Amino acid sequence: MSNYHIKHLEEYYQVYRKSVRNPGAFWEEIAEEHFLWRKKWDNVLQWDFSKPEVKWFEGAQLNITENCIDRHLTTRGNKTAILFEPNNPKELAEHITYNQLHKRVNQFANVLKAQGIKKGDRVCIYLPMIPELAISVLACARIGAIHSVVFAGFSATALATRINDSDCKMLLTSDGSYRGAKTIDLKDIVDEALEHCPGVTRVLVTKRIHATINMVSGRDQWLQPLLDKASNICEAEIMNAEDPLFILYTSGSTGKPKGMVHTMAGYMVYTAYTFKNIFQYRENDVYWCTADIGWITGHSYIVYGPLINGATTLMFEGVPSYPDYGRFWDIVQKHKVNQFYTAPTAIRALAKQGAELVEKYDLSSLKVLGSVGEPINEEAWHWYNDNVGKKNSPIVDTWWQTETGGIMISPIPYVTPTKPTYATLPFIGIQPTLMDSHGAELKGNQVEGRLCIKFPWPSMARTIWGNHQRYKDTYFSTYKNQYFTGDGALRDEVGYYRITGRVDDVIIVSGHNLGTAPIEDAINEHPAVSESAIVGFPHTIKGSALYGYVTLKDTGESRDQDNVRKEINQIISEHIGPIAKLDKIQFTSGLPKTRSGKIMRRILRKIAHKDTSNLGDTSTLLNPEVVQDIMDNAL
Ligand code: 7RM
Repeated sequence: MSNYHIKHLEEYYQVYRKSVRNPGAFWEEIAEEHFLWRKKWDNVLQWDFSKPEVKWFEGAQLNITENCIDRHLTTRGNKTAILFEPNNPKELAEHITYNQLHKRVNQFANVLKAQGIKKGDRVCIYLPMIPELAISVLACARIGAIHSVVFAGFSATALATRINDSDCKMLLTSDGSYRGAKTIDLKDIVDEALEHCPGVTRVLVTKRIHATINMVSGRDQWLQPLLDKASNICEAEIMNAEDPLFILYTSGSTGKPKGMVHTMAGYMVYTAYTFKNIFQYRENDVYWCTADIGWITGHSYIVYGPLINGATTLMFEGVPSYPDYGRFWDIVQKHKVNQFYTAPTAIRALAKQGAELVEKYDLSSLKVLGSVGEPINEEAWHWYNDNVGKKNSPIVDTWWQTETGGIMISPIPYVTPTKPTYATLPFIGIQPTLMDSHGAELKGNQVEGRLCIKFPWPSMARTIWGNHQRYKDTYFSTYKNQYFTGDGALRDEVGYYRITGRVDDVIIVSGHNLGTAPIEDAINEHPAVSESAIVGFPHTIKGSALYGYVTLKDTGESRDQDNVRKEINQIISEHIGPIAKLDKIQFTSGLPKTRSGKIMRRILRKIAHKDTSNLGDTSTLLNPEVVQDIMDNAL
């Protein structure tokens, strides 16, 4: 029996049990049936969390791009692989078929080779969301070069740090990018970064905005003339299962960013299998994930997972607010999108604009809605469910991390009954545990603790580039023989998981452990509230007390702030209990967000602690201007 596509709940439980009873046999069966291997493995799994060492499908040989492209050519050659929707809605969308993708990736791969890039070399990709980004990622994989994509919203310093950490030889970029009504001079940022990166000897530049830019002779070249000269046939490099596929940086709470290393075979098998099930992708569906390929969500669920399954994956260059806040829905209508995957921060921003902007569009093509990146608060969940899904499209609240490579806890739509704010059940093959502060596992249901994973899964990161000790210390040292996620979670009476936020967000008030997510959820139910974030601050009696930063909706009406404060605390008392009432409530114009949309609580915590002399690394902030505003008005 093939367990590749799960269709009902009984089947989920049955396959889940099988996957944990004998993980090796289970993954072997999935891997056998659904992928193209140049050579099968000798040993399906070898692992030791104390080293830590994890190897999946050792001895196997493959090229992931043959799985993403070549093997679809006979059956899906003229099917759209990548559907590119430009920033400007007046510019035509581009349909890149599997046949065309094959040619373009091969051509690009040949250019990389001609420029001296070899198997194992690191190539940094700093490109906006244009087809060349996906194509260059695949071109690297084609020849066995390790791609390190840096989100093109990062600053020169952030870019330079990442380039140097992994010793990239080459940089791929563009003459600029579009972002709503603005253009960004990416190449200037690159030039500034490269002043600090002596290892980068070659830069290939794609034209996007046709700006006049500085080209450094001997280093910089335009991409197009090189592509024009290159053959569109490039044999795929045969790779070993555990060769690195890519490095992707994720910021830690301290220290420099961590270059998470993902490897070939396990990553391929797991991203493909999760994509198929969690989005219930059917042959002619149009799938859209709004993330940027600069994040893990884009790697796994714009590029690799969808393409391995022969899907049509939409790539959007722009922003949700341009030309207006109806843009997402306009795109859904225009391309008849079937699966739509976005982040809670985007949902809240759109909800703030009112439901009228959604109602103008025909969203009847939608079958599955996804959420990722943060706990989705109850109000946003309902808004998404009611206004976007019209109560007809299940929401998959997908919990996972850069480190996990693929989705770990999530409903399977039309299979797992959903529950607002719950990521629900572990995906097939995933064995989560909840640990208490003494290092003991909390068994049974209705418990809350720190979320760990006790058994390897195929797409887990294998190391931190150049620093295996840090990998061990960060993820495998807090609890013996467990991968520690850094998140808190609770398991309800039926075994559903709710992620309560990063563990450093857990605040102990008068001896009570309070997760920030449920309190923020309660606050966000107040009709005037758009977003909120809670942190702790020292309190002589309670140990810690709660400080709330609250952004109100732009309704134009003036509000009696003291009254809103009282109402917020009343809602908290009703939802959680008086213990969770806030001692301080500061109204803010916005919350500091990372460029991937996560609230940067570290900064809010420092402000609440009146410790603002050193706010730490703020280079990943999207909206640094709100920080000053929040400091000026701190309570
Ligand atoms: C995919 C991604 C990872 C952290 C993770 C969590 C938080 C992500 C959810 C979530 C609650 C979710 N990778 N997180 N998804 N929290 N519910 N569905 O975001 O490396 O950038 O971030 O994001 O804290 O540890 S990431």
